[in-house]
Amino acid sequence: MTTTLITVAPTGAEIRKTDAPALPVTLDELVTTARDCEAVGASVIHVHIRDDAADPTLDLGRLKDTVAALRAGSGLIVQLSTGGAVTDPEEDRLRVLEAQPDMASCTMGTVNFGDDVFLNRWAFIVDLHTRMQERGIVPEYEIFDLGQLTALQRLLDKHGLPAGGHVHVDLVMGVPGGMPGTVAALAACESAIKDLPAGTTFSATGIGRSSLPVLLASLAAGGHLRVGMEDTVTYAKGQPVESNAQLVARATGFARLAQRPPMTPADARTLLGIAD
Ligand code: KMH
Ligand code: ZN
Repeated sequence: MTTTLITVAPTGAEIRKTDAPALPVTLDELVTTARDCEAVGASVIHVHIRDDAADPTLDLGRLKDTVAALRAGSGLIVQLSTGGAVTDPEEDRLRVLEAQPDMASCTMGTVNFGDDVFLNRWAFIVDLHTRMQERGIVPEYEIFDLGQLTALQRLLDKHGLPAGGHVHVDLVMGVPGGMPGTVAALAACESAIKDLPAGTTFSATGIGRSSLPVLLASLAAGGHLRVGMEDTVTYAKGQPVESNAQLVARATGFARLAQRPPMTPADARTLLGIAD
């Protein structure tokens, strides 16, 4: 039976703790979240961290402590965000790799991001990709729009396969300024992914109210799933998310119904080409 890789993105850089009290912002909250989400089916954690004021930070010392604590406290694959917040400078985003996570995100192009711009210059993308190759960090290529899959094809053609040799992309759908969180957009991406190296896998996440349609479309298309409070803080109309584990448990339920139960972290490591 094929299985489903479930990634939890518990915090992000945009949601404020005051708006969503269940948002994990301290290291203890993050480790507890990781453990709870692993127990209900997650195998990867996509991590943004906060400072003592609960604001987003890319402080290297904190990132190293976070990687160590998540490894000690859970079996999840630790994926650090190099996207950070839209205000983070490139050098800080590159320095994230010095925390030596199992995986790191690598966004494949610039995109309008609500009223802001999420800047990802070509030269910066190449730098991230090659530094991850050198450090043996497995990338997750973040795709906010269809053309970014063509950019990924160009990156791999010119600069080679990522560490581990496997290509995994995450479709981030429904960002105001990016592709919509629709079945049609997901189908267009799935078709473009066929032009990437054989065996390329994808997960998908829908921001806000596109969360459930994208989850169902991805499962139906043979894709994997990302859920979490980075992407949605509303469980259902008028019902705030109680915890990240609540979102993972729902994703697990749908995956089981689709006859594709959650993948264990060990199987996810094998799939993604992450050394033990
Ligand atoms: N916070 C967004 C500006 C990533 O983590 O790599 C970027 C983001 C993507 O969340
Ligand atoms: Zn992120």
